[in-house]
Amino acid sequence: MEVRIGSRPVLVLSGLDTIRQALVKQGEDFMGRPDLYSFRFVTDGQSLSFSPDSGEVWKARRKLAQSALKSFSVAPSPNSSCSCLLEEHVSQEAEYLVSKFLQVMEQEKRFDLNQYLVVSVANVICAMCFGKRYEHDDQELLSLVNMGNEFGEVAGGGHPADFIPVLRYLPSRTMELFKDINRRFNAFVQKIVQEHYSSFDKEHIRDITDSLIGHCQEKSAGEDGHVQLSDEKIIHIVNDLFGAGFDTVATALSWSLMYVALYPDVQRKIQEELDQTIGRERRPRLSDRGKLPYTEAFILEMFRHSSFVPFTIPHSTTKATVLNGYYIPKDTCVFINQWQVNHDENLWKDPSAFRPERFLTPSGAEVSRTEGEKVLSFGLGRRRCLGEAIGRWEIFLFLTTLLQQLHFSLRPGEPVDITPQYGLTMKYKKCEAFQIQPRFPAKSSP
Ligand code: HEM
Ligand code: HJJ
Repeated sequence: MEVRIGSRPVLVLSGLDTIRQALVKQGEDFMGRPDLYSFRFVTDGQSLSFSPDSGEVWKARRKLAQSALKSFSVAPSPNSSCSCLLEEHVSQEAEYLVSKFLQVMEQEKRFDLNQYLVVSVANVICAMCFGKRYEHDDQELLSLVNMGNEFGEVAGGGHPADFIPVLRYLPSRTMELFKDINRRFNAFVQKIVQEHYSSFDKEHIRDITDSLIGHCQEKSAGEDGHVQLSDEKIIHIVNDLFGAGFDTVATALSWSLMYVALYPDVQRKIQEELDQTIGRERRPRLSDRGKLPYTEAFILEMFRHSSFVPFTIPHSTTKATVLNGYYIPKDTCVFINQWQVNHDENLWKDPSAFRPERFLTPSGAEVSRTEGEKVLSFGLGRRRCLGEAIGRWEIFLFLTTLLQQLHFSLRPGEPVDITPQYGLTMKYKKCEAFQIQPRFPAKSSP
């Protein structure tokens, strides 16, 4: 359908077939980004994900981002028993989170677990991007990672001023907050990048930031292919990787822990599967992923039911085109409604029920691939999420490590409201009713 927001016509796409037609089959036509006023404040207008560029420069940057991310996540870990750096970082942070949860539970009896979750998840992407780790009470990091809501409120489909230009000249609290978040975010990243420049050694690339700096120097040495990227456009890639890396995965885990607490039977089934397949002696590893169909089905159902990324980042048409017989002009802003696909009654039986079983084959021994592919969370086509694999691996390993050792519940009699608050990544309201018990006595260290 077309809606008019202020002076701007916006095409809203629903239905899996229509969205596949636009983003995959007519991918080139729909891969643009609209030139929204608010997006000019994200990474000084140079964001890989939010800037209007979708040409050769964007393609080259996206390739660079994918390759840098791969080198510091799923590539083999040089000096540890882990299968890759991602596994090493997540295992370490998840283990720390388990003890932190138990310690806070001892003191508080009930608490908001999301503030600890987001720091642990941020530490994983910080390790890959910056080679740094922060304590759970680090005020600088906390002030940054707790702004996801205010960022997402504007980034998830715009601000009124994006559609009604005159509003840019009127004061707006959300817009001022959005600008301020971006300023602080950029200052935080900029400082770390400066530190990296001053200790850079091309023989010893420590993290994604180093690898991007290295790429700037290679390019100056004239080794690059066809497109010339400015140093800024290369280095600024790390802003998006870092921002996307903590907000999305932390939100996914936050919903996961809420669902297991709300559905104790589901939690019990995951834990039985973990006990049978992995046992209690050793910790879960990435290589266990294919052996835990119920857990995999749970994660899919969490994505589907919460649809916590209800719309993708807005798209725009790169040229005039025709979709399902309708003429669409060039530069039309396009919203992709993932939430609708995930709750479509034509695709799902009883879509509002939380039932991981819907993804299992009748024997329960396997996840149905076709069912899984109907869930839309990472977008599709040219602009589809470039962190999808990493995001899914992280969620799997954090969740299995936590659920192997801990039991999650909500304090009886305390009302919880899981109505999502609208944004790029939707979260439920702060919930301080979480309770945690160890599932078995901690192993005493030798
Ligand atoms: C884009 C979802 C994790 C990096 C996107 C988009 C979605 C999405 C819906 C927009 C697609 C579109 O506009 O059509 C998610 C979800 C995640 C996740 C649900 C985790 C559960 C990550 C991670 C990273 C990442 C871990 C990086 C470390 C990006 C980037 C883009 C993007 C850079 C922009 C791509 C572009 O515009 O070309 N993601 N994401 N994401 N994601 Fe993710
Ligand atoms: C941020 C939270 C931020 C950026 C990027 C530059 C790139 C979930 C979907 C897409 C994820 C893709 C990206 C998200 C941007 C954040 C995030 C925050 C500042 C940022 C659809 O991530 O509080 O500040 O600056």
